[in-house]
Amino acid sequence: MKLLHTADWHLGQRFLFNDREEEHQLALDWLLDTIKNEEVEILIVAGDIFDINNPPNYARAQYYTFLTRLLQTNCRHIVIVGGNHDSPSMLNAPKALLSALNIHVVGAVATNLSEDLLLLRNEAEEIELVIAAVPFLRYRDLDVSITGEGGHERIARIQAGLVKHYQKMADLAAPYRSKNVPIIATGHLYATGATAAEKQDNIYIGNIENISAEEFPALFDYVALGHIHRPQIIGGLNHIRYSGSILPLSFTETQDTKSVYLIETNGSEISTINAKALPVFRRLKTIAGSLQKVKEDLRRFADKDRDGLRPWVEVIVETDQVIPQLDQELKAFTADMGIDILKVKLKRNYQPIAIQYENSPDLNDLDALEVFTKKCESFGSPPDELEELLNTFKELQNWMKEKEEER
Ligand SMILES: [Mn+2]
Repeated sequence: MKLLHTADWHLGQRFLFNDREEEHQLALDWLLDTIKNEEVEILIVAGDIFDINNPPNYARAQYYTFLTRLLQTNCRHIVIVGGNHDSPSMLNAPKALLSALNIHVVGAVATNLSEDLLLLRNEAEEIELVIAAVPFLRYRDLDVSITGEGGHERIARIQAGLVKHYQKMADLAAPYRSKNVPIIATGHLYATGATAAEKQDNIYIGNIENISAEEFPALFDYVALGHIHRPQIIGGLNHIRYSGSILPLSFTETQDTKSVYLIETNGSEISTINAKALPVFRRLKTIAGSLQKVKEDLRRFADKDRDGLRPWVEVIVETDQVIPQLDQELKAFTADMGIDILKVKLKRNYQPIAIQYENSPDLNDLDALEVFTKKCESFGSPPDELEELLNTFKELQNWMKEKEEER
C-alpha cells in the first residue's frame, strides 16, 4: 500500500498583494499526477490547507475540485486535518458529506476523541490502516488547566497537555495493534529540533506549542507532521517527519526543496519512505547588495533560462545615500527582463528600513501585523529591536486569539 504525506498548502495565500492561484493550481495538478502515477492509495494532508480562516472562493474551488478529481484515481482514502491557519469550523462544515466519499476531515479535535481515530478499510471492508488524526491543538482542546499561571509553569502545562493528547490517541489505537496494520498519527505543531527557513512567515520558533520527537508514543509507525515548511526528519527518528509546504511561501524559503513523502507499507509495517521533489513553478529570489551589484545580479538572474511562471524578486539595496525613486528606477531597469520586482527594501546601517510595495496598499488589504510593522518602521526601529517588537506583538495576538476562543 502506498501513502502520500503532504501539508501546508496555504491555498488562497496573498503574497505581497499578489495571489498564488496559478502556482497552487500547478502544484495541485502535480500532486494529482503523482498520486496517479505512483498509484497512491491513501493521502494525508497535515494541516494548513488554507492560508486564512476565510479564504477566497477561488481557493475553496481549487480544494473541492482537487478532491473531486482524486475520486477518479486509485486513492481510496483522504485524510485532512486542520492547521493553525485553517478555520476548524469551515473545514468541518462539509465533513459529513465528504466522509461519504472516504474523505475524512478533522478540522478540530472531536468532543468524543475516538471519532478522531480513523479506521481505514479496504474493499473487503477489512481495516488496512489506523490513523490517529490529530489537528492543530488549541488550548481549549488540551486536558489541562492553565488558569492563573504565568510563564514557565504555564508553558510546561501546555506541553504536557500536548503529550497527553497523543498518549490518549495512542491508547485508543493500541487495541488495533493486533490487526497487524500500520498505525499512523498526524500533527500540526512545532516539534523541537525542527529547522525552518530563517523567519519562516507565520512560524514562531521557540513557540510554546511544542513537543519533542521522542515524546510521540512509540506505538505510531509514522507521524505525519505539518507546520514547518521545510521537509525534514525530526529528532533523528526516521518515521517522524515534516513533509514541508508545496510552494515557497516567503522569500526566506526559496533555498528549500519542496517535496512530499511517498510511504510504502508491506501490509503491517512501513517499508520505505521516499521524498519526491516538486518542480519550482515560480522562482522567488532575493537580490541584495549595493545598487550597482543589485543591477548586475538582476541582469544575470533574468538572463538564466528557466521554466515556469515569471519570477518574483525581492530587492534589498544596501546604501547610506538617499536614492530618489529607487522603486521606479529598478522597475524601469527590469522592464524587459521578464521578471517582477515585488518588493524593494532600502537597507541602511541602523537606519529605518523603508519598504515600498508595487502598488501602495490599501489599509484594508493589510493585516494587523503588517500595519504594526509599518508603524514601527516609520519610527525607525533598528532591525534587532524591530524583530523583538514583532515577536511581542505576535505573542499578544496569540494571547488575544486564545481569549477569544475561550469565550
Ligand atoms: Mn501552520
